[in-house]
Amino acid sequence: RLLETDLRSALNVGDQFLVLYQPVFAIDGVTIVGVEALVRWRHPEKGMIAPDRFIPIAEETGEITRLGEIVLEQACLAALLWDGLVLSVNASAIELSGPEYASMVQQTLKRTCFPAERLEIELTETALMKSDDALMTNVNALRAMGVRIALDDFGIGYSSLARLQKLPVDRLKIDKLFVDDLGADSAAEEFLATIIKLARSKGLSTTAEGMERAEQLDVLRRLGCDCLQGYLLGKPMPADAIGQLISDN
Ligand code: G
Ligand code: G
Ligand code: MN
Ligand code: NA
Repeated sequence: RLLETDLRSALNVGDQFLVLYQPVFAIDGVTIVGVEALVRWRHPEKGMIAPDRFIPIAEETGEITRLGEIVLEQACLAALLWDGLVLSVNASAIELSGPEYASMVQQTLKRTCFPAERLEIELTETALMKSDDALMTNVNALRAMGVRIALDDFGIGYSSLARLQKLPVDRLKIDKLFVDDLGADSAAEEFLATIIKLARSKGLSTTAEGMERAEQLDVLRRLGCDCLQGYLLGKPMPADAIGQLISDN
């Protein structure tokens, strides 16, 4: 496979990977409280390639470990300048199942002087449900270091509410799917109200993803959601652009 060969050589150098940052807002919809790092591959001939196209390949070949380290290092160095903001970085189940993941994170934090308390690792619900031993060991080690864990794409996986109580996570990122119908559909609102109430009773923070319309914000505020993310407030953007946005905020 062509892309596979290209990916291998790109990972040897590392400079073809561009990390974009999407702002995460407090419920006021104004204050930036964090950023989510989202990788792109700047292919020399094919142009910009989305993660959905190369992350699965990197997972199959085991190169996701190297990619994860490249993204984390780049993101920590950039976010060092963004005082106090939380940096969220996505990780796949395959990365978290690697026995060295937590120590890779620890070393990267040390090398970049980025504080563990400002880092959040996003893991999908389905990944955490596998409760693979190595994955759980990594999750616990990360939390012991002060790194927070967010459950990404929450609501579309298999977790029962009972099961959720036992998961070692700090935040639920409510999937766009459940945010889409807000304002139009009262069933959507009821579902969200239940999730947010449960999260609160367990001391978990909540972030609503994929907010695209102002009327969704009104509902989310009323339901007591903590943070907001979506095109309405800010799209993923390069480091210099988000840096400007943060200093103007
Ligand atoms: O930014 P975009 O919507 O194209 O991201 C698509 C998917 O790729 C999302 O599910 C996101 O979590 C994932 N993704 C983006 N960056 C990374 C990364 O650095 N590592 C991993 N494992 N997944 C990522
Ligand atoms: O799976 P994960 O939540 O990591 O994916 C995040 C992806 O969602 C990013 O690639 C980002 O580009 C995309 N995204 C963020 N906000 C919005 C939004 O408001 N609308 C849409 N369609 N996509 C969004
Ligand atoms: Mn994410
Ligand atoms: Na998500």
